[in-house]
Amino acid sequence: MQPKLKELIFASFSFEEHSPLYIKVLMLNALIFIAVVINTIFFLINVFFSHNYSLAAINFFILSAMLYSLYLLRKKNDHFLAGYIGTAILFIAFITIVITQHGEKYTFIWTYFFAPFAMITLNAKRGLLVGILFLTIIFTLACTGIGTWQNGQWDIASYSRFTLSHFVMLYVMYAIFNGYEQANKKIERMRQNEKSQLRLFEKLSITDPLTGLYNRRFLKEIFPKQLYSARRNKKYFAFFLLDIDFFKTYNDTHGHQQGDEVLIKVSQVLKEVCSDDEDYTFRIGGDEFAGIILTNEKQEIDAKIEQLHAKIEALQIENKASPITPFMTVSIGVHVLDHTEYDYKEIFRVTDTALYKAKGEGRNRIVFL
Ligand code: GH3
Ligand code: MG
Repeated sequence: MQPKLKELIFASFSFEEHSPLYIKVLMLNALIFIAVVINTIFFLINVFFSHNYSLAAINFFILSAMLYSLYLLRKKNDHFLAGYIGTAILFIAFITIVITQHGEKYTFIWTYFFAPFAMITLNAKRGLLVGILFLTIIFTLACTGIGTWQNGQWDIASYSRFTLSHFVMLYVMYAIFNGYEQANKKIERMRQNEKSQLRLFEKLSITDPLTGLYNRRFLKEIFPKQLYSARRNKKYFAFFLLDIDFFKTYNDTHGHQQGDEVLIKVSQVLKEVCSDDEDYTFRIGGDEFAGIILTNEKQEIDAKIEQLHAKIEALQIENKASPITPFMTVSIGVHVLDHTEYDYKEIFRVTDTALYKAKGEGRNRIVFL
């Protein structure tokens, strides 16, 4: 079968995922397409064989409007308008058929298609309301014909059968579509739940639980991306390692709990100073932190590192065990990229050497390499 024809008949729209909207569009497409085909056939029959020109005119009216709906659906992706127009056309057309044909030659049978069509296109509740309105008009019209339509064969028994079967049809359709919609809502809620759970897990997997900074895993992930971004946007890329001085003795003197408080306070300074969109800060080990700074101004790197160093000392966290200062201090090793190297391990190694040097030279200082 030709791909185009196959697409038209089987309504193989391409959607990213199998959503309820996808199914609605598929059904709408199929219904409109069937309406087009049937009305074309009946239009030809009514013109050339039955010579029923009033019915042919109705067929032609439905045919044109349905083609327009199909165009809206397929070319403009407007399933709302296509659905509303389709429903409105069937509403008017079926009532016109009843008025003009009086149920002759099974023409009543088409009225049964209104409820499912309206429920697919408008949703179950609105479809039900429009369906009730439609049936009220149809039943009123059909009631006026009792004893006279179809050469008197349209009697009270036929009328009762007609109305009762319509009620059953409406009820069954509503039960099916309403159930389907409720199930979809539930599935959608579950999917949203899953998504937010997944987002939470993703966040947890890259976050240090004590400080809320990113962890070492995320450093490895974001490092090459930021490096690439710096190279592409011709920005300076700085990587630093920051380690608390004499933290082990601090823990021994003040207790582990208070040690944790220090880690949190240090991390707050890191967040505060490295707060630009392209700055990232990490806790990569016990008392070891790291950061990436991307900037157009080289001085900004110096300024931020100086600030980090000074602000942490300015916290005035008493460190009785420190042989060098009365307050908690940090040593920082910094490496600003010269655009020749782009290997994480190499950059890390150079920066670590800088930190080692800062420690070796007496701590509480910054070393650029
Ligand atoms: P240096 O100046 O050479 O860095 O000396 P230091 O005592 O800080 O030595 P080092 O950085 O090797 O010590 C890290 C200490 O950090 C060891 C451990 O007691 C402490 N530590 C590691 N993780 C935690 C933590 O989660 N909480 C607390 N309170 N302490 C931690
Ligand atoms: Mg330390």
